[in-house]
Order: sequence, then C-alpha cells, then structure tokens
Amino acid sequence: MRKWGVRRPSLAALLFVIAAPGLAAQAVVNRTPNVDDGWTVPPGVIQFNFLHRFEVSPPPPRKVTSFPNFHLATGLPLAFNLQLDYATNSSVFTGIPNEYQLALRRPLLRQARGNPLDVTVTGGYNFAPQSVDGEVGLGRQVGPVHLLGTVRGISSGYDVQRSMWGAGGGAVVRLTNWLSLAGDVFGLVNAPGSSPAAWGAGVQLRIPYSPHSFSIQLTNTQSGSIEGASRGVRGAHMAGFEFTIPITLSRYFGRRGKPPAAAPPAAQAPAAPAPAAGGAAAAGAAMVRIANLSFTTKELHVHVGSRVRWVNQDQLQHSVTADDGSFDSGLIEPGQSYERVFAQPGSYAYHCSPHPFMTAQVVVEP
Ligand SMILES: [Cu+2]
Repeated sequence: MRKWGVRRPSLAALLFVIAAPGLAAQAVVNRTPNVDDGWTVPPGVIQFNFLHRFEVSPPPPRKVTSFPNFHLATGLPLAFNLQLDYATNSSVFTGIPNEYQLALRRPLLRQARGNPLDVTVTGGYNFAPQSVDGEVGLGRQVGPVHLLGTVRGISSGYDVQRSMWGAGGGAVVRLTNWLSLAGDVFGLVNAPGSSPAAWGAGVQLRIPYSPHSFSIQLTNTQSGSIEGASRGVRGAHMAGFEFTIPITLSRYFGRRGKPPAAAPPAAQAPAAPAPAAGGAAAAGAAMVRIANLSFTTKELHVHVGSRVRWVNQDQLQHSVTADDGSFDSGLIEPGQSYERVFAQPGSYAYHCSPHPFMTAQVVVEP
C-alpha cells in the first residue's frame, strides 16, 4: 500500500502529460479480421463482440468444427480500456482449448485530434501459455481507405513458450456508409513450428438503425487474442462472422431523460460572410444535422466563440458526446436539438453514445 501511495502521483502525472486522446468507436467497420484499429469504448459502455469461426472438413465427413470467441471491453478512467478475450476452442496452447486473454489498452494518439496517426498500446496476459503479450497498433484514414499496422510482442507464446515478435498490416476500403471491404496479413518473425502467416479478408457492415456492426470473414486464424490473431493455423480455411454489441449503461440506469443543455434563444451575431477556407462558419451559429444514423457534417470548422447546434432529424435518440468526455448532450429525442458554445480553439472529436460508429468533429479556429 505504502509503495503505491508513493508511486501513484507520479504515474498519474505521467499519464496526464500524454494528452488524453479520443476514444474511437468499437465497430468492425474500420478494422480487419486480424488487425484492429485500436478501438476502445468510453466508460459507461460495455462492449460485447461475438466472433464465430468455423471450418468444414473435406468430404466425406464434412464435419463442421466451431471456434466461438467472446470479446468484452469497458472503459476505465484515464482513457484505459479493460478487455477480456475468451475462446472456447483455441489451438494457441495444445490441451487447453479454453483460451483467456486479459488486456489493458490505451490510445496514445488519435488522428481525429490532429495527430498524423492513431497510435494505441495494448498489453495483456494469455493464461494458457502463461505469456505476456503486447501490441502497438497504428492507423491512418486516407480518404475512403483506413490503413492499419501493428507490431506485436509475445513473451512465452504457444506450445513452444518462447518469446517472439511479428508485424503486419491491413486496409479497410469504405465503399458506402454501410459497407467496407477489409484485408490483412500478419507474420511472426520466428513463428512456432511451421505456422504460416496469418491472413484475413472480410466484408464489414454497419447495421442500419442499430448500434451493431457485422463482419463476414475468411481467415486462417481461430481466435481473436493477440496470439490467436498472429499466426495462421496450417491448412485452416475458416469462415466466420463477428457481431458487435455496445451496451450503453446510461440507457438502462439513470441519466436517460437528462435534458439537453438548453441554450437561450441564439442571439444571432451579425453573420459575417464566411470566406474562410475549409467551410469555416461565421461566428454565430452553425448547424449539424443528425439523420440516417450519421452526423451530416463530419468536420465542422468554426471560429472561437461560435455556437454549434445539433438537430436530431432522425427517428432515433442520439447523443453528441465528446470523445474525451469534455461535453455530452445526453440523449436527444427525435426533433430536438442541442447547442454548445466553443470557447477554446482546438479539435473536438465526438460520437453518439448509443451508436458509437457515428463520429464527427468540430474544429474551432482562433
Ligand atoms: Cu446515435
């Protein structure tokens, strides 16, 4: 106890030095079967993803073997995420088909907050091989393409229980608001035995009018842990799907009905014409419509002191929730609106808490 009492302040200080970055949504639409985009969930959300893979043996038996995986995550203070991956039929460690990985994750940089890349660090423990496994994930959105890279280290991996590392990457190409194609490859430098490189391909879908996303996959990996996703299983041709379920606790416990921070009738400042590049709005009011499960203005540029008004023109409740927690509208009923004045310059990434794949940002210019 005393030891922690001494250490904790300096640890906290260190963590605050790293500017708390935004938390991305946990949907499959920006990642690939074996390389994720550093997704995290905010506190108050429990993410449950069901990843099911299966394989059919050659004829005549055509036996179907299933590989169910369960992923649970939740947000902690200081932008950490706690994650549990559980696979019921894993070959990561022979003789122990129940594979558990417990991990902590934290975003370090977010492109949505003006950094060149998303950088996310994950560290965890895989109980079957008794291995400390870690990952540094990189991501960058370039037009409709989301590029992903990852470097992973494993202290005592698989049956061989030796340290190893590897690198890989992938890309997700967004075809429409609902549909993306994804592919990845990952190789361990000193892979155990004759394990081939891991590869995966997926069709990633947002499910309209729901907080869910869905992925249909082909891959040669069986489980979703760091070790499971890092090496191919020889001869495996797995089909599978993943279904993502964010559970927003505030929808069930309290806070529901929190009224939108009502602003006095907008005293419209004389709306100077806005010649600024990048669609900067005049100081006064700028509007973002919410429709079809989307913020219709993905990046709104305003000047300091501007009032921004979000109008929910959808048939569902939505929220305007800062990724860093600095503001939150609560649930906005259909037909209602929420307003906020931005007094400080900067980039404000936000999302909708019931539909975390709904993301956008306000850029406040001096
Ligand atoms: Cu929403």
